[in-house]
Amino acid sequence: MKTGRIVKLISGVYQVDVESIRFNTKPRGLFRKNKFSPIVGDIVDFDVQNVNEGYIHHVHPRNNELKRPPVSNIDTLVVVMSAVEPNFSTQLLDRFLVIAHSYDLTARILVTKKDLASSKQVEEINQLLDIYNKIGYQTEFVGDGDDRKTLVDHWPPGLIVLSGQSGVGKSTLLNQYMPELKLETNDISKSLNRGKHTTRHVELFERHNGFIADTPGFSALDFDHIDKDDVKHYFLDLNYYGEQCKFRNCNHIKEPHCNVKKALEDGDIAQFRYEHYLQLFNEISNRKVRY
Ligand SMILES: Nc1nc2c(ncn2[C@@H]2O[C@H](COP(=O)(O)OP(=O)(O)O)[C@@H](O)[C@H]2O)c(=O)[nH]1
Ligand SMILES: [Mg+2]
Ligand SMILES: [Zn+2]
Repeated sequence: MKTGRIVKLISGVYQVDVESIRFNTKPRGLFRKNKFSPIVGDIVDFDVQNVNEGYIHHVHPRNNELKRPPVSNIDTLVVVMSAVEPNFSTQLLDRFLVIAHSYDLTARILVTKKDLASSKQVEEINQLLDIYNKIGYQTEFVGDGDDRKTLVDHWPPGLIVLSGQSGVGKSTLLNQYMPELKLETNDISKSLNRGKHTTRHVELFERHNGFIADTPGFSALDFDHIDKDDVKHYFLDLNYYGEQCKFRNCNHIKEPHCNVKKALEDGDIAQFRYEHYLQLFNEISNRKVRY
């Protein structure tokens, strides 16, 4: 018996890596009976006949699980945003962070295309990144000349997943990290012809201290699984100051003795963060129940 990590799924075959050796495996029938499917990222125990024939008989409990695309046991989610083309947006960034925290993921922030931004834009983005630093996020800001291999090598061990709008430089980063990958970048036809080329499944690539993966499809931000009363917990600054609110379930809207409101007045929480919270809270409160 061996234990390894599922790195890829193609037509029912799960590819499992054990110390850089790849095995082709299939789940045993009992999974089908229980309507349970292993997913990429899972740590599995499997019996091996040879490298092309193995049977998964146990999936280790997942630390976390992203639904779309399915991938589990993510150690760090990197939210990638570009400075320009498309423009840096804290609104979008906050939405990515909310999704990340709703799945119990640790997130960090990478901004690209510094070389294309004006010095004024660079300054503005640096100021915004300072705010995210204070909230507790690791942030990085890179441009064309910067070595992304070193960048990735300094990221924490384990499984790193890249997320972010299309065009922000995720494939570029993976290509610089692993030139042998030769992923397509800036493929305009891809965005015009959605679904045709976009892989729905994630593939994990080995790196020196873990794995790295892109998440096609994660840019379709989906808040269906989030309860309106939980949104406040996914804004880490609101969550922190909210612990001192008078009411335990304070949503920081009209409740008296709200410490989040006080932190806002004192400038300890950025106004835009609170506004993004309100927007999301209202969107989720007004959403229609779908069956
Ligand atoms: N000038 C500049 N261009 C970049 C940078 N990062 C990515 N790009 C370009 O942005 C475009 C989109 O990048 P791509 O990696 O395909 O984005 P993805 O959709 O997130 O995978 C490509 O033309 C890249 O060459 C950067 O730091 N500076
Ligand atoms: Mg790409
Ligand atoms: Zn409050």
